[in-house]
Amino acid sequence: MSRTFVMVKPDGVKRGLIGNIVAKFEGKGFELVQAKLMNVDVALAKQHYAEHVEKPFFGELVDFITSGKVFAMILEGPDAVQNARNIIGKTNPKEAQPGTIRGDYALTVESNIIHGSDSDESAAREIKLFFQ
Ligand code: RTP
Ligand code: MG
Repeated sequence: MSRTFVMVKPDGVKRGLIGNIVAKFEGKGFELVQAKLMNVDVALAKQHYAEHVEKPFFGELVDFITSGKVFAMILEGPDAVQNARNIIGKTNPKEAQPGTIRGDYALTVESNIIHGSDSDESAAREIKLFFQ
């Protein structure tokens, strides 16, 4: 068993998709270990997205994730990081398969509904950042 950090971004919360998204993970067999609806301030956003600080879209990333409430989750299951990313789908919804969260609910890479940790190390770091 391992854990991953997943977060419904402000676009997903505003569109009322939390329930559908949690159902997808639980339906697949994940256990929801902790969850909360919260605001991300600029300091937390910059820490969370530190790996992208050099990217041209970094400013937009920080603006977007701080633009409304997010729903942060810790999910537990076998190979949690990889299994969760399979359910989430490709970063760009244009390339995400139908049946994945981004494939079903998103149209653009800027508003792609959900975040999922990309490694066990990222998961540990992000769980600490969001859940102390
Ligand atoms: P995430 O971190 O949100 O789970 O997404 P990811 O691993 O699939 O993608 P990542 O490379 O970590 O990028 C983080 C977020 O940045 C936005 N992005 N915009 N404009 C662009 O070309 C671009 N590329 C990435 C996306 O919202 C992505 O989720
Ligand atoms: Mg990422």
